[in-house]
Amino acid sequence: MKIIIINGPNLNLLGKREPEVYGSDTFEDYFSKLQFKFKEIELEYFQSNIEGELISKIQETGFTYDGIVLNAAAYTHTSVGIADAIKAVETPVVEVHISNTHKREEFRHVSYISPVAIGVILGFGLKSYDLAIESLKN
Ligand code: CA2
Repeated sequence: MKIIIINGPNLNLLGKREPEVYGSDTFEDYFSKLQFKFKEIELEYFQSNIEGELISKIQETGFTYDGIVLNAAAYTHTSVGIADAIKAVETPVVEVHISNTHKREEFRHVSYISPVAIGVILGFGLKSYDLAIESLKN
């Protein structure tokens, strides 16, 4: 089984800025733990701050991988392009957020990704990614 985690803008700052909101682990450290936990899954990780690169990665992996775990970060709330890419591919996409976006500012309550994702997991910190992988496994 092959799953890719795709992270959007600013998530490269995890563990380095705003630990009170996003925790103090870097994503690279957390990713190593996921690889250790899900040894039977071929896990890949991609992060970009650029919307078009996220779209290209969804297109590249969206016909051959078994699952995409996507945290589109701020693009969640704005990107028709990412939503269209998800609609165009065959691989199921699970939308993930570290924080509970519904407890935050109103503009974060809107997601262009949710209507095209197979499911949404949010608010469990980095564990949200773990839960998303579990959901794709089953
Ligand atoms: O909670 C999430 O996972 C978000 O997708 C994170 C995005 C935010 O725009 C979404 O509304 C919810 C922000 C990612 C920024 O990540 C940072 C990490 C550390 C320091 C600063 C930003």
